[in-house]
Amino acid sequence: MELDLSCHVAGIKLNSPIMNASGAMCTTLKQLEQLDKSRFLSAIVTKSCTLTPREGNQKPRYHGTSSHSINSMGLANMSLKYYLKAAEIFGKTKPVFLSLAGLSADENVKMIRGIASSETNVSGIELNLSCPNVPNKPQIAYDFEAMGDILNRVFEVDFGTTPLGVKLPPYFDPVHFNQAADVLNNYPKLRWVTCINSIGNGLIIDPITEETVIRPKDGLGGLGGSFVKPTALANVRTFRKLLPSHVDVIGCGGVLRGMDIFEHILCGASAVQVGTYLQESGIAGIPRLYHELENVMTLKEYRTLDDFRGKLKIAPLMFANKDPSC
Ligand code: RRO
Repeated sequence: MELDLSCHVAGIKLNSPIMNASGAMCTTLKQLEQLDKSRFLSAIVTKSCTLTPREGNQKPRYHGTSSHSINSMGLANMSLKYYLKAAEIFGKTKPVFLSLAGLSADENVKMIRGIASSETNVSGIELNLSCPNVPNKPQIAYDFEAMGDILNRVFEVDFGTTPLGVKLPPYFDPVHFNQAADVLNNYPKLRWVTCINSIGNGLIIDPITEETVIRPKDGLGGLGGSFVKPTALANVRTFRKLLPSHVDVIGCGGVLRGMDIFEHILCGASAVQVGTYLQESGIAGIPRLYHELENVMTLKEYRTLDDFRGKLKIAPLMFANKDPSC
């Protein structure tokens, strides 16, 4: 049986459901060139940027292992202009999504106008509403009024047919899922949501040295990797239910194996982004994800991603359970 792992995000056809997460190996042209070369990565997402370059937080600001990571980069980036250049170069071979994280509504509006007036081939704009690491800047998408204010300003801009999506933080409470969806559903031009950004303000410590593993914010940073997967899946699944079908959900969080991709898609993801694993394994690790997904599909006799996308089943009700302790 010949498998077909193609998918669509915002109407753009992708030949694999795997792309990088913003932040992972996508800050410099050299890194972006590597992403461009990997035929198993179907699209490139650039590092969240601002109008002017930022050095970001003090180092050490990233710590990773094969299973998890913590970061407090502090929005270190090379500027919108730099990533427009990247889109010009790499947009010729694969879709490039520019991630924007202006520190104010004005800055985001200026950047979107800049993209609209550039000749560059930007396939999409991912507006990051959830950076957890800029000191004294709360994560916008945890403040639903502020999120609405920013989106009002952004969707007033005429950015033509370039699709725009948002990167959301993890939510943990059903009330918050509903409140976030109520805001997002006011914008018919919204084309996708990416769930989730890192789980903000976790703390990883080294018990041997009795130190935090990163320096900024006394060690607090965004968590990625295996322990964020259940939260990511819950967010993908819930937003898939709460948003209309023309809004794609991109899954992000805990993708370390092909089976993790399978689970994200089962929860309704159109495609997935890979952060910690890509950062730790480099692009050399990406073919394994792809082939593992192929293996899972072959075993389960699924030919296309549509065969199982969003088809998660709820555990059947257990009858005649006389044991009161379970
Ligand atoms: O740069 C960062 O510290 C950062 C960003 Br903008 C983000 O969106 N998520 C994250 O974990 N780190």
